Amino acid sequence: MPKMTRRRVALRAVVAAGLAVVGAAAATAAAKLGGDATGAAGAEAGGAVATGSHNGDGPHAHLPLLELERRDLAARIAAAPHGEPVQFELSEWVAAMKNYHVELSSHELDVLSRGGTTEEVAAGLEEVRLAGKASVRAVAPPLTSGLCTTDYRTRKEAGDMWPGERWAWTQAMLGLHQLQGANGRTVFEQLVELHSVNAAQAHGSVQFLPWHFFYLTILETALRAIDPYVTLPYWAWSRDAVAPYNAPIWEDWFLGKTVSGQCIQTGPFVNFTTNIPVNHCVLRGFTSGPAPTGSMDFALEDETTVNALVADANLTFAEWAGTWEITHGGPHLAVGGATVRGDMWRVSRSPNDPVFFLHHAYVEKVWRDRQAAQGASYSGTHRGTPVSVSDRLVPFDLPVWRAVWDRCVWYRPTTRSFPGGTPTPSGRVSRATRARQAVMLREFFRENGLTANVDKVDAAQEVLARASNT
Ligand SMILES: *[C@@H]1O[C@H](CO)[C@@H](O)[C@H](O)[C@H]1NC(C)=O
Ligand SMILES: *[C@@H]1O[C@H](CO)[C@@H](O)[C@H](O)[C@H]1NC(C)=O
Ligand SMILES: [Cu+2]
Repeated sequence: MPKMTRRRVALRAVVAAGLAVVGAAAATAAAKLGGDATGAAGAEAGGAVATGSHNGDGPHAHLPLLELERRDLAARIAAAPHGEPVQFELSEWVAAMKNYHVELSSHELDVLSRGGTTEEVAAGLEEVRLAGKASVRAVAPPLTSGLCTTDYRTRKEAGDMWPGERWAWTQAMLGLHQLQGANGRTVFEQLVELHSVNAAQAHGSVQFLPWHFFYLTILETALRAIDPYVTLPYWAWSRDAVAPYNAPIWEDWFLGKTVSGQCIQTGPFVNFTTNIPVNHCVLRGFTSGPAPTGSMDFALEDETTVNALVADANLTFAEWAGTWEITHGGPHLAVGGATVRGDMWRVSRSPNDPVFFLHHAYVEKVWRDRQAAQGASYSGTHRGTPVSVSDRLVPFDLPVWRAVWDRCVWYRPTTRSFPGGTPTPSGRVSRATRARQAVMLREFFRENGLTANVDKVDAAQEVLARASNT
């Protein structure tokens, strides 16, 4: 590891120790440290949590990271005998993510590359690294201050990414699926399983947001161990509300052409197959392409509606989060398909489809937008009990406020066009469509065991109808 890196790590370790001393009483203070939207922290009972929200023209208000180093893991990688595969256990990633974040040196990456099961992995990773460096470095925005400087992660709308950036992300994803983890699972499959095993804890309340926040952080950090320049793309599906089946993400060069009920047809993920919960190729329940051959049996909310939801100051955080969780079911239904019930339709396997992570990155971005607009409140109930930022997230055993600690992630607002046409008014979901879709949403949540959401569907549809002015 170069000297500069070591010094940076040491500095952060000191910061971490200092914060650890603050300890359990730190929830409120930590929430105040955690981001820039703290002014309204006291606006709602139950505490506040800030997700390091950044808006508009660039990053600001960077604060010390709590995710400081991953030295045990890095040391073990460095110590691996040449030619021996390095085993990656998901539990180690999770443990590492609790406190530590460090870029692996190129030497460590070399060793990591050897950890794959085939020669191709190593060769592929090397290629990815070079491509990523070439395309991503050049577009990194100017940095201002703070420890985030070298760890800055820009998450872009997929359509705004350079081809090389998109390609690097797909290769890092495939790389995770080539690394062997425990129990005969690949690291990618372990991540998918983490979501299904903890589905009950991860959904059905405001915990939905911090749980998936941390989940995405784990995935992104794992990807960045393969290629340190990769960040997670997001899919602003509200921009594709008019014709989501024809969205650019389904192109050959990215998530691949889709035929309803068949394996992924083209692209890096062609015939993408996983073992979760049983061996199968990832299925989607629609056919991509221009209408009418490519249609989805579920309409997505358009950007005007999502923006209005973000701007709605009348909702408590719990009401807002409930509405947003119901809304997020839309892309799960649209992509998985109510008839085919492909991977995105089933909570027990939804992260098998790479689009899951782009969808959830957008879910997180909108949460951040809401924090920026309405304050970083965190209140409501989980299974009838009031939530707090000190609640521990299962299975991460982390309090909420630490799970969403600023990891120097910045969502760059998108400027890409609306391929199917402008979002209003043709993209708006009519009240009649909503009523029809409410039936599908209730079935979706019920069949997936997320019963707490079933009763929220009607209220959410009412809020959305108001927001879209239909
Ligand atoms: C994908 O699977 C189909 C069906 O088994 C097969 O015909 C096709 O050749 C596969 N494509 C690739 C690129 O592996
Ligand atoms: C919020 O409440 C006020 C007062 O009841 C009402 O006039 C306004 O339309 C509401 N806004 C939204 C977005 O529902
Ligand atoms: Cu989920």
